[in-house]
Amino acid sequence: MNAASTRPAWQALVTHHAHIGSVHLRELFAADPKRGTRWTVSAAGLHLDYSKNRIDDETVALLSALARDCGLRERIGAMFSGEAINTTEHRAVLHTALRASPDERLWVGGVDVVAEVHAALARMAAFSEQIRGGAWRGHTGLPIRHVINIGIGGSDLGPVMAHEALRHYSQRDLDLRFVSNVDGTALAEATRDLDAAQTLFIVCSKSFRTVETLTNARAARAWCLRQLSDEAAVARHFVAVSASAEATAEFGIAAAQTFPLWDWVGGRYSMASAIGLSTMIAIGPDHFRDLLAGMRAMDEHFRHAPIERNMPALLGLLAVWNNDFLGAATQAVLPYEQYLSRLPAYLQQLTMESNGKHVTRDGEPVGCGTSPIVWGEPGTNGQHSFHQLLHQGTRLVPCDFIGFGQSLNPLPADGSRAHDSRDRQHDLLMANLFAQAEALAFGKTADEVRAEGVPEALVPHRVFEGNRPSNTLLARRLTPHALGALVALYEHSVFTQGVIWGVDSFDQWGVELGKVLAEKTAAELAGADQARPAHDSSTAALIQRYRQLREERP
Ligand code: G6Q
Repeated sequence: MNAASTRPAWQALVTHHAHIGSVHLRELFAADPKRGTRWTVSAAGLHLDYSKNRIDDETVALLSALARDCGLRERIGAMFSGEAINTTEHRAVLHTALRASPDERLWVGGVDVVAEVHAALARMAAFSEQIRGGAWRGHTGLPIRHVINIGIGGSDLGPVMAHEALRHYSQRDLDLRFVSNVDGTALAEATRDLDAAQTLFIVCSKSFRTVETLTNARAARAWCLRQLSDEAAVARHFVAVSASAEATAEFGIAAAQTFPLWDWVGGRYSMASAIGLSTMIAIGPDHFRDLLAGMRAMDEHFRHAPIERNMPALLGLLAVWNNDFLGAATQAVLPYEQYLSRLPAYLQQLTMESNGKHVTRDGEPVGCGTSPIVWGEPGTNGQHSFHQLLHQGTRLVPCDFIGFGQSLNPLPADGSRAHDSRDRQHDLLMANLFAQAEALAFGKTADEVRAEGVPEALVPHRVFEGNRPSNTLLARRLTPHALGALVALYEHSVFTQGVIWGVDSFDQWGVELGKVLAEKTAAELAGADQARPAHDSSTAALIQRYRQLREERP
């Protein structure tokens, strides 16, 4: 496989960058009064304005040519049709099948995966309704009121993000909690005020071998049995989500209480699968179906729209442009929507675990920068902290602003909660979003600062050079459908970036390494043998120090 940077289209972009690299967004906007409406695209209920990127017609044409040269269209076809595009693990990549419509058929290894998905969704829906309606009774006959999802990484971040994002639609008398960290504090704090008789644990683990999750699940079972004093209680208070029914049975959760997963669903792409059981319990099956519909709408757009009008492809190509040609190492995601507070963390895993790779699918060095470092916080909070660096720091940080036309909690000026008067508080929130993106792009020149009467000594401090790229995503309101479209948009943007760089976006050997290393060291810490373990001198000394500290009196 040719490294991306050796392709003619890449080289053409290098040459093109030499011309446009020094052109300011102020000039680009002045040269084209229609720029702000021309560089936009709408799909699946989302509207993307990408005009505040340092691009012109030629940039977009060259990026599209690069995408064609790298076979983006063919790779999209290969993914949707179930080819084993995760080559290092010999797996199909079919998270799109999780939201396929029930009348579709997709055969993988002689099995219609869409039929399997819908059978699982029906089981999830029936179980969710039993929990929500109180028909499912705990061991002592009481209804479930607390649901604790135990899982980590891809078996946690999607459910956590979706629970927060869709809290507005959730059944409020059900309390959902999430335990991921193997730090015992996570489980202790999640259970400390709960009655086991009214608590359900969902143990989410695709492999059901992940040490953090199994350790927490065992501790949860012990907590449950301390209160309920009967092994039979486990059957009423534990369900599992896993691709391995054998492993869940070994743990003590029967097949009837295990919801399926398949090896063609990657952890970080699994929130639409049974890993989303907690989401469905919270918001109900109908809203969950809306979430899937939003994803499906974006899937269809990605599959069929021409590259130049394809929202995820454009977002991905712009990320490559900013990363590899403008030298931006990081990417900020700034939702101006409190409910999306966990979206940056979710996108961190999606992006960095998928494309944080140093070799191509053939095992050759990639020869260019790959995944940007993703980070972010909801606006306006970030404005009062790290936006300083965004505006005046020495590093270029492209930003994705995300906002909505309507708040889910309109607050009229008089403080009452009537829905018929203007929501000034939401106007204020969105005014901040627009102002930030505008200031980043256009900045403020020294002459403009002087014209404000600022003393000469302060002028350099008050100058904003601008020319800082951003995308703005808008939708009417944060619905399950909009969230689904947003998640699928980023999934496919990440896919596009991976295709350009030629990496396997669906393996995670770096994560696997952590699992193996921790197991070895944990065995040493648990062992009675106090001999100095076989590590480098720093690690060995730290382990010894830890052994001393853990024996000290409080
Ligand atoms: C995601 C990764 C990783 C995984 C966790 C949990 O794509 O593979 O984050 O989700 O390590 O794995 P299990 O679901 O198998 O416990």
